[in-house]
Amino acid sequence: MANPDYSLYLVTDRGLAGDRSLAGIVGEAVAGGVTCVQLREKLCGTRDFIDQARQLKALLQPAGIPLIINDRIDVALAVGADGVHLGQQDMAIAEARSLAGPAMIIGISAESLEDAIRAERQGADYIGISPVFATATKADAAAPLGLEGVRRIREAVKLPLVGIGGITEGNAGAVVAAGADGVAVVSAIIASRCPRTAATALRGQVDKARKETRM
Ligand code: TZP
Ligand code: MG
Repeated sequence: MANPDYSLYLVTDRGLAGDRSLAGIVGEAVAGGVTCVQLREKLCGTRDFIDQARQLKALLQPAGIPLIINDRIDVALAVGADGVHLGQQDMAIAEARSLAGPAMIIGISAESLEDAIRAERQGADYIGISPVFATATKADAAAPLGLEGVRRIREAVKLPLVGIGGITEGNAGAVVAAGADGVAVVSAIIASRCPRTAATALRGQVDKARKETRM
């Protein structure tokens, strides 16, 4: 997929979905303005992961929204997803690229400026700045990089940047003003009682900040 829009990037967490279906939440979130979706599954088996991915692909592909799979290149390839997102402890970019081919989007979580520079040099397609703020959603998240971290990475790399971690309607605009191309959220949408309204509010903040800072 050429030039994916990372403005509002939803990362899933079935643990926060309660008794609601993930596909239902994602559908609402897309109606509200989400531009990219990452399926992140830490507990389920491979078959269940693939079933979830297929369900989301059926929902997202007609809308032209990219589906990114967390960690698992095999799952991404099995369902024909648009991309894969890798952390610092996951498969190295070169190996991922040789398995996935040139068209697959490869996103990398950078926990430092050095991680971001290395990911760009090694051929990543976008960088998740992880985390920007403190978050309760990921127990093993690194130390928050803050808005200053976003600014420093923006100065050093040209790749699209997506801030993640503790992002809400109240601080999303500041992350974009600091140089991010978009924001990634888990709880601000998945745990919301109204994912559509939450997505609309976040998207509004991102678009407003972009307009104000890139004039
Ligand atoms: N990676 C870095 S922070 C994070 C992930 C998956 C969790 C972000 O969750 P939230 O609820 O948006 O703070
Ligand atoms: Mg990972």
